[in-house]
Amino acid sequence: MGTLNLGRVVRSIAGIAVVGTIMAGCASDSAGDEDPPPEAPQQVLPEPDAEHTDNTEDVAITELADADWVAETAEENAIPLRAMSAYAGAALRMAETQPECNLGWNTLAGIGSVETSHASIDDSGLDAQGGAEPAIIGPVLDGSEEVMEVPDTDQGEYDDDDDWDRAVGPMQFLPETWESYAVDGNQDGQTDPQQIDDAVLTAGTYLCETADDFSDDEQWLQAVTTYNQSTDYARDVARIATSYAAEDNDDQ
Ligand SMILES: [Ca+2]
Ligand SMILES: [Ca+2]
Repeated sequence: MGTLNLGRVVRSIAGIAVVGTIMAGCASDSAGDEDPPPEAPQQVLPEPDAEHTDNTEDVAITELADADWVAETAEENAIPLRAMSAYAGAALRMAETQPECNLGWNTLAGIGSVETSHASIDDSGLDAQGGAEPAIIGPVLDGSEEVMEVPDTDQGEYDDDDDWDRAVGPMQFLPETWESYAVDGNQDGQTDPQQIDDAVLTAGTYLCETADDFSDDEQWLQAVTTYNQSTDYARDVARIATSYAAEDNDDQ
């Protein structure tokens, strides 16, 4: 275990989200960055399941995309199938509820890749119900080296830490942000930041609150850098989301 610790710490810090903590601040501070900010990746929508094309609000999001499309796209992009189902379903749900947002599955998956490698960080993985096992809990946000300072807001309910907050789940929400935006993606009557459908649909909801149109370069960048205040982070998400879009295009 000892040899793994350094890698774990570095990866966790690199992938940490600061969701919701800079809403009052400048969302796209690129001071010190010499490269230009990324352009918005093309936003790609999954192929919908034939039986669930409208009025899907009571349907678990994993039912929304065509199962063959999900399986093929997961394999082409080396994305775990259970995570892919969540990205695809969340994009289709957002397309129904907020079509003007133009949020593609590939932006959600790009964020999921950078945050937690699709819930596989630190030897975690998704169980059949889509829960992260073991639970994914980011570094203690105590203001020490390389991390921000976020005093406890959840009394340890989500992050098991009643002194400080820690980002939780596959999409790395801060507990306070989760409390504000959580939605039930798998229709089990609960909202759980460790459950991939809930986490990804909540991320979509949060992102579409932040920007009106993800096909617009400036708005895409603003939303993604509000999710995590770093232009380098946005570049990573853009690069990965663009590669996913390219794979999808090749297939058509
Ligand atoms: Ca806490
Ligand atoms: Ca749920």
